[in-house]
Amino acid sequence: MPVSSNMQGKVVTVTRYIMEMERNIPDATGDFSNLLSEITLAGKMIQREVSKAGLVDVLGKTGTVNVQGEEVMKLDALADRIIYQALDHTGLLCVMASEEEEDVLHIPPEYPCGKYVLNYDPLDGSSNIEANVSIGTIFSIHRRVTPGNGHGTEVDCMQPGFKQVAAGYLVYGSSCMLVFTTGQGVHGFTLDPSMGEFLLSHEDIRIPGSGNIYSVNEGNRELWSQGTKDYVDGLRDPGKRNGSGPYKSRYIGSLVADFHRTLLYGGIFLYPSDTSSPQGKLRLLYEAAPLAFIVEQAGGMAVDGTSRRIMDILPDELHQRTPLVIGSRENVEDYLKSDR
Ligand code: P6P
Repeated sequence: MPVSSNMQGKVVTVTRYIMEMERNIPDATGDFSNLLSEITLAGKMIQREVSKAGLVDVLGKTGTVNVQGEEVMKLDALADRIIYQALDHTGLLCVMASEEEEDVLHIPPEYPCGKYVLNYDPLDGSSNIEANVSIGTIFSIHRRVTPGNGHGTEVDCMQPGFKQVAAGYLVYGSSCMLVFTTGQGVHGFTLDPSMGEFLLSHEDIRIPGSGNIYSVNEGNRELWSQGTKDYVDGLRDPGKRNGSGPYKSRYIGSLVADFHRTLLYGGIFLYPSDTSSPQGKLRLLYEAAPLAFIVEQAGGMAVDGTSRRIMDILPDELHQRTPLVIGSRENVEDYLKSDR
């Protein structure tokens, strides 16, 4: 839901928007606005690295260091370090978990621990960067569940999606966008490079009730269940949409980009289980669960390929995978009817 109508036509930064939102939360302490502000700072730093990646790659080809003598790091490892170092000193987190790190990341001993937990995928889709395809950062925030105010543990990271207090993603594409929810709707902010500020550009995003775009890697078709095969094959049937032609197929192969288009245009994204990935490919804690929170807040639906809500899955591994079927409610329900 929009924060307030008096923002119409004004330049609203993400910081101001979060402060306005927190005014609606009686016991808000400002911690969340501080947390999100640090995440946006990390996003700006990653955007800067991503935008010059092609250049660095050319320069970096002279060896393992670039012309400035800097270590040419893999971009996702660099993004991982940027996020960790942007958040580790805030005193807001008790533990972090990253797609890039096998074990949980503890807060350095010189900094205090806080009441939140951050699970994140620092740079999803990074293998696409050399083709200049949009990639992204995905994050999920929980409150700690272990007692005390010291270091958190895996238990704090491995919480079900319905306990998230916030979730979001940054998409590094033709423009850099931040999209997040705190349970009060979904809001999008676009980076104005001339100001270095994320400005409100998509307030209260609602996913269309249905859409005519489907997004799946059809190269895996022969590995799918018969129900998934029948569903996707049916979308190509010109008669499927009351004679208005087949669905459109769009697949970028970068989860954040495919999800962002689905959120704005409607339709369905699928990464179903298949015979080579029975548990699916995508990760629950820092990919499926945060996107599920966002899509549900925008009026959509996210399931694991059966009728189980992604947000209800109780994790038992930090890097647990899950099948993911996400998008407009009517499209996901249509899939569920066929995958019995
Ligand atoms: P496939 C990128 O490597 C990624 O993790 C997601 O961003 C993307 O949705 C998926 O894998 C693509 O996987 O098997 O279609 O190449």
